[in-house]
Amino acid sequence: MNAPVLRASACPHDCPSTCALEVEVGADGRIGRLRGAKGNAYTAGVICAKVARYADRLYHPDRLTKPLRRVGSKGEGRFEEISWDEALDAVAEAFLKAEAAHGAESVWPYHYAGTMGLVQRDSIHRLRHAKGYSRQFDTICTNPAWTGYIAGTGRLAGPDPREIARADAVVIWGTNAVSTQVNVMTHAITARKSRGAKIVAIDVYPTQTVKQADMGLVLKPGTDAALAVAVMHVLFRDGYADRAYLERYTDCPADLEAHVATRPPEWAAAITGLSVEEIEAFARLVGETKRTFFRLGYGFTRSRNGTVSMHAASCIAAVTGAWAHEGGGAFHNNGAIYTLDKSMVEGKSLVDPSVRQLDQSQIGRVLTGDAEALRGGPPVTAMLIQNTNPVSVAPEQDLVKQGFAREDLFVCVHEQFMTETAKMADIVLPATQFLEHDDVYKGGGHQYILLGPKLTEGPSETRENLFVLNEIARRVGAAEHPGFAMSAREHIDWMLKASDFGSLEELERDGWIDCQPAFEQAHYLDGFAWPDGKFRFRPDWTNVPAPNDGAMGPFAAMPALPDYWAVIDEADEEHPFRLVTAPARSFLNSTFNKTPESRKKEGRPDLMMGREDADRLGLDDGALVRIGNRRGAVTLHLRLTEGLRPGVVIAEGIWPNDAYPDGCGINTLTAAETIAPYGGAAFHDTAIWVRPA
Ligand SMILES: Nc1nc2c(c(=O)[nH]1)N[C@H]1C(S)=C(S)[C@@H](COP(=O)(O)OP(=O)(O)OC[C@H]3O[C@@H](n4cnc5c(=O)[nH]c(N)nc54)[C@H](O)[C@@H]3O)O[C@H]1N2
Ligand SMILES: Nc1nc2c(c(=O)[nH]1)N[C@H]1C(S)=C(S)[C@@H](COP(=O)(O)OP(=O)(O)OC[C@H]3O[C@@H](n4cnc5c(=O)[nH]c(N)nc54)[C@H](O)[C@@H]3O)O[C@H]1N2
Ligand code: SF4
Ligand SMILES: [Mo]
Repeated sequence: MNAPVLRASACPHDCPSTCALEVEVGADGRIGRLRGAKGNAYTAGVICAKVARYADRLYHPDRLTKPLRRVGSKGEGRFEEISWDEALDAVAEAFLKAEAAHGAESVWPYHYAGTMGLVQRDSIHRLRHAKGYSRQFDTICTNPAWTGYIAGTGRLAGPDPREIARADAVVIWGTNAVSTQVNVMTHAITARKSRGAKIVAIDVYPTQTVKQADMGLVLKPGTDAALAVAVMHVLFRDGYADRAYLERYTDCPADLEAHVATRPPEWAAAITGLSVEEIEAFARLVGETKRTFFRLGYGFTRSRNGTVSMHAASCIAAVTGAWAHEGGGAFHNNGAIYTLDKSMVEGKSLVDPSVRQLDQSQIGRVLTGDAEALRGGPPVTAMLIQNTNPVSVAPEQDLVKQGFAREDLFVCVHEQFMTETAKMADIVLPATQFLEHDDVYKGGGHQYILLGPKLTEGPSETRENLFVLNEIARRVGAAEHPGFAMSAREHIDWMLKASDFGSLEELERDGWIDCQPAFEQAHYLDGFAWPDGKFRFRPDWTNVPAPNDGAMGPFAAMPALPDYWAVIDEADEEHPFRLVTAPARSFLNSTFNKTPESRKKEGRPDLMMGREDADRLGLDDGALVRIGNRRGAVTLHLRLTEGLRPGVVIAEGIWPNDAYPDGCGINTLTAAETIAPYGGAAFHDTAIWVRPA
């Protein structure tokens, strides 16, 4: 048998690592093992286990391969096979009917980041804008984190993430890197081995990342800003503040010093549940170690005060002046370094800013007719859904399910699998996977643009997103924009050329483009990205450049200086537990939650609880429990876990809804309230009760 050839690709999943891949392609076109590209300085040959065995997902027997039309009642799951032409005609007809009845805003194309490819993910905007369909305000993931970071620096970019390997301390804050972005660990462990760097991990339960750290801080959910403020108290108190740096590079160091002087470790200990000694030791480490790399994650921003927490954590590096040093500073995401021109893909010239924007996280409220969520506009009566599974991943799941059950709502879902959302559809279209179509990617957690070329044919009648969008546009009379006549390769080439990033041919030759800005810029040595060049301890919360088009907020009554902001869903007598819905290592949101190997590794949906709490409730390990709040209830098994804080419970993973005895997924309990100031879903901020089932 011929040996497989190795081809370059990029991981398409919604993960900060966006790994550079080497893919085995057999002579028959069959895909074998996937590995991390050794020649890519960030991936450095390491990828996660779930993507290494991608063939399980590619050749899964349950893949959708034919267009389907619903024959049973909504959600019953009975479909008949139809042709692509019949399916696309049915979608176009439904969209035109909705438009005629209630106006174009009654159609809501809904998408997210199941693929991060810029062509296949974002082409849906071209269709939306060409028709004046409702816009989507993307809130489910990044807004609180991005806004909180930009509030200080003025720009969503930071030190070269590869500098983690040259740090003397690495603070992994609110991200479970071992599970969610393994490459952070690769570089942190290099720093530990080669320089004796200390690794600190800050989380709300003893994750694998916390267990691998030299210093693990397990605090109460939603209290990170209190820790950050007390650390700054110690830094000023004990002479670790870099006063020359503060004077030159920050907006109001004297105000900050006076403010944090009133918030000692004792104050923060009461809020965070950490001991005074833990806070002092962490502050001392950071104070003594100029080359401290703060790797700030998303997890600690998924609380109602999350934006404020992110900003507070980023301030520490400005107090010590860590920003000025190689291996120092605070990094969250490199979005701003990629100046890619997406106007062709997204059809930006067609945008009508007067068209309403609907909050992605509030899909349950939108579909059940909440006037505020609908922005006073018409009901949503037709949808196209690509790359997302809202019936599982969106908050307020009960409302989401009620919405999708509406008889007067037409839904087309373009999917690789029969997800719980696809099951609610009127038309289901089969989608290609990333190795079966062309696309281009950029890394949030690093600094590369990468090519993901088509390496094999998709099975049977699967089609890429671009095909579906171009075909619907043609059928609804919206295909005038030149972007609707271009192939994915033409889009990639156009985008690269328009952005001065070379061409598709060059990217094909090189595999990736290293976009890392110069050290001076990445470390803000020429000043932070505000007109006065100063890092802002006192952000103007009403005027932080919103990371996505800002439809919500801004929200004015936020703390002026970094502080603990007591707006979280506090436990009370009726809801004595705080629930965090952290990621599972073998799933990626709801992706992989049906592949056999991932399921075997994760077992079953569990509620992790400390022994003290379990004893008090008279619950044994493995007991079936019900957990709930005013939004609903979920049934799952108790897993006794060491090292949990009293009153804190963890449910790892977005399991398929049918993995729970009563079909209610974990997002039945999470809220779609807006995180200030520019939106976001507080997935890790939920007060609940726990009872024997
Ligand atoms: N295996 C796996 N990888 C993933 C994903 C996945 O589901 N599974 N999801 C992908 C996506 S879409 C994203 S956006 C990224 C997100 O990746 P991360 O940046 O890691 O963010 P989260 O996954 O939300 O949560 C990470 C950690 O934050 C902790 N946390 C929750 N609340 C708090 C708090 O108040 N304070 C602190 N200090 N910690 C808190 C959680 O316990 C969890 O361990 O990961 C991506 N990678
Ligand atoms: N409880 C709780 N809920 C959460 C979170 C949490 O931490 N806790 N995290 C939240 C976060 S950070 C995020 S980003 C969201 C993510 O939630 P989603 O955006 O829904 O992400 P996935 O669950 O991975 O689903 C993506 C879907 O896209 C499909 N897909 C992949 N590639 C393609 C393609 O090329 N074409 C088409 N048509 N389909 C494709 C996949 O098959 C998959 O079903 O979930 C959020 N929900
Ligand atoms: S670590 Fe993230 S980017 Fe890398 S292969 Fe796994 S899911 Fe993809
Ligand atoms: Mo996300």
